[in-house]
Amino acid sequence: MNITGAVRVSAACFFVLVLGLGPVRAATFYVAKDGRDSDPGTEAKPWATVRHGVAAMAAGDTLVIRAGTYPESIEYPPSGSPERMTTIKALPGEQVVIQANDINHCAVVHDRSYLLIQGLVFDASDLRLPEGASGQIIEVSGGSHITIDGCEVRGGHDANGIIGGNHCTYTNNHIHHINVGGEAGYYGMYLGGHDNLIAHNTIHHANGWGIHAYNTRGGADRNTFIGNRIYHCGFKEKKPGEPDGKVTGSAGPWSAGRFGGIILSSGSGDVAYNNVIFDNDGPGIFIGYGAVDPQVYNNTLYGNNRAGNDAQVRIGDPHGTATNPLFSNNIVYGPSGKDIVQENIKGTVTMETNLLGRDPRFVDAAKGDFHLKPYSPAIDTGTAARSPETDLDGKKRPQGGGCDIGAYER
Ligand SMILES: [Ca+2]
Repeated sequence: MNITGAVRVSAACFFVLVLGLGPVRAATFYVAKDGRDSDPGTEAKPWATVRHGVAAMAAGDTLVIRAGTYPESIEYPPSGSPERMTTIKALPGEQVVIQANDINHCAVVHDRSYLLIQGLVFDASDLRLPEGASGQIIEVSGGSHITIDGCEVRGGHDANGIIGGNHCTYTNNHIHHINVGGEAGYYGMYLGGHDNLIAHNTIHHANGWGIHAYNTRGGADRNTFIGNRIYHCGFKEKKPGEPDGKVTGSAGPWSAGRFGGIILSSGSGDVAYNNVIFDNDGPGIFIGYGAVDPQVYNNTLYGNNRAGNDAQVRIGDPHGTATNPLFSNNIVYGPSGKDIVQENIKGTVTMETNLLGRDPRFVDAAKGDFHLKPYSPAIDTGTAARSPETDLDGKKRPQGGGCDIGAYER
């Protein structure tokens, strides 16, 4: 054997060795409306149902779903690993609607970890639960490291939008019209776990809280809320004779402004910044029910407390303490005239450089544009010590002569 041949043999042995001992290569499968579950699930010969596809997945596999409406749900996909998440996603550019209509969820992930769900529409408009039952459109429980990104979650009666998880990432989702017309408050997102990141979601028309970080047992710790846009939550559907968007208190104890934008509670170290929260019926931000060391800064709040029975911001309440709350660099403005209520607070309250009760000169509040116009009193008047590195648009702070108050920098 000459030297070249020896090198070839060694290379071949090395190749076989790597293939033989290396990790099993994760597969990518496809589902399409014109597929068949008896086919191999390849791009050329896709499966027909999401149910079949999910059941066939192994850890770390990817399932790509092609355009169409699928009257079924995503059930118990296998866990992935830190190196390779199990992935279920729409083919980019195609609209995939998961439309469960006979069970109490569109997706359920119990005791699973390292899973990515991306780009799907979860439509629970036809979800109807038995009398007295409740559900979740996307239910994450007992698991961790789940990412739900770029999904739309809508509809549903007596069901929350997304619930659960620890160390989960919920980003760029559009969650809306949750329990419209229902008789109790259901939430856009209901987080009872810890170390979750909730960023750049748009949440509106949930008839309970937009985001509800709460756990009766405590431990809703270190959740971080960045750059979310939350509006028209906590409302009761308009009935004949009622003023638009208002609740009368006649429909039950949940009404009359009990729910609003975000509640941070029953945990320590929760953080919220760069959020824009407006036109919710109850408080835009509620810090209480045993919250410890919560930090709320550089948010823009406008026109919350629409029901007029509370305040735009509530820190502490008769039923639960807020310990060492920090509330800085926030804009709070609107017609209710009740900006901040503090009650039952332990430790030290840190409140610096908020803009309260002064017109912040928004570009167009009526159209939901809360960027600052020139000469806004929020410009360059924040404290740099509390400012995030970037604003809601990703613009670096500070610009001009200093850090601005609120979610936007100029
Ligand atoms: Ca500035």
